[in-house]
Amino acid sequence: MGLAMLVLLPTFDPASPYAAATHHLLLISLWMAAGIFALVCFLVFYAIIRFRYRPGQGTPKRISGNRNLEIAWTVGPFLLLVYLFIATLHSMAGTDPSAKNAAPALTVIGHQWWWEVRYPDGVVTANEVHIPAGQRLLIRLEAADVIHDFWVPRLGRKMDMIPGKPNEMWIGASQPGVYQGSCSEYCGREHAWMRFKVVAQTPADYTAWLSQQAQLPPAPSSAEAEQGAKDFQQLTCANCHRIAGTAASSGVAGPDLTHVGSRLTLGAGRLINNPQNMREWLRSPETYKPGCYMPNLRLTPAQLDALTAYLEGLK
Ligand code: HEC
Ligand SMILES: [Cu+2]
Repeated sequence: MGLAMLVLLPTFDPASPYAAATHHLLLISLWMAAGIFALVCFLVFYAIIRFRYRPGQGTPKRISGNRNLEIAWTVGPFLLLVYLFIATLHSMAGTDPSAKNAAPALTVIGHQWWWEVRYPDGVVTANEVHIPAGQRLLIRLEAADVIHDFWVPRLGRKMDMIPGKPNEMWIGASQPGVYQGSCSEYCGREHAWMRFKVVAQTPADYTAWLSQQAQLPPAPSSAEAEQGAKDFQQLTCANCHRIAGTAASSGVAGPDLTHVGSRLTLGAGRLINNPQNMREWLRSPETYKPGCYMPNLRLTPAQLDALTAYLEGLK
């Protein structure tokens, strides 16, 4: 029960008009089902008690067919279904308003097992979708390998990410806050650790965040970080990861690390982003996400320290 409530809670706590429309339909069908359940329970117990065997009563009268009853139990459910149908159309229109003439505000691309987030002005980040609160945004959903599914229960509906067939959906958050999302289509071994956060900010904070992400990261601020920057280019990191403003400009197999130091988590929600966890991740990615596509590069302790200092400085 406790676990079920935990799983269900976000859908019972919508934080956008799109999630509210789903929530509304959920409540209607839940109460309807609860009412029918209560009615059936009542009738069962009523029949058990009212018509129970009593000594000396003999065989009860046989009734075959009752037109009024049959009309009632045909018309009643029919009306309920018509009501549910209308409520469903209403909720569909609410979660999925027309997107004609609207351009996607950002693109999210599902990878095994992380999320790439692209903004129109060239900003690329990972596992974290920043949006301005109080606005609605059309997002474009793509997949780089297999089918994934984008779902932030408190903010909107679920939408598949299908290779070669981009989808679009509205998302928004009425209030600033951090909202949890996850992949909702089984996509392989680390599916469970394919999580992300939607960070809804005040429009001013959002604009500040976006312009900070559009800048080049600060230069290494210590000798150790300087060494880390060299290691990054010399080891194979640059084949898979991009850091804007450096020679590592084309890696796309792994998350863009230009501003990795400013992110909340590492490994799509697997670890909180702090120097200790960064070092751990680099030491042995497979310890935290067995089967993930970042190889263990058998880094020496000195390399680990240097890379950690460098990457955590990429704010
Ligand atoms: C073969 C490609 C590849 C190589 C080489 C590679 N990585 Fe990765 N890296 C990945 C992938 C894929 C992920 C995402 C793993 C996941 O979350 O499932 C990742 C994740 C990361 C992350 C976490 C980023 C985030 O936002 O979650 C960091 C930091 C990182 N790599 C640093 C490095 C460094 C430093 C090197 C070189 C020592 C390196 N990587 C080498 C593919 C690679
Ligand atoms: Cu997935």
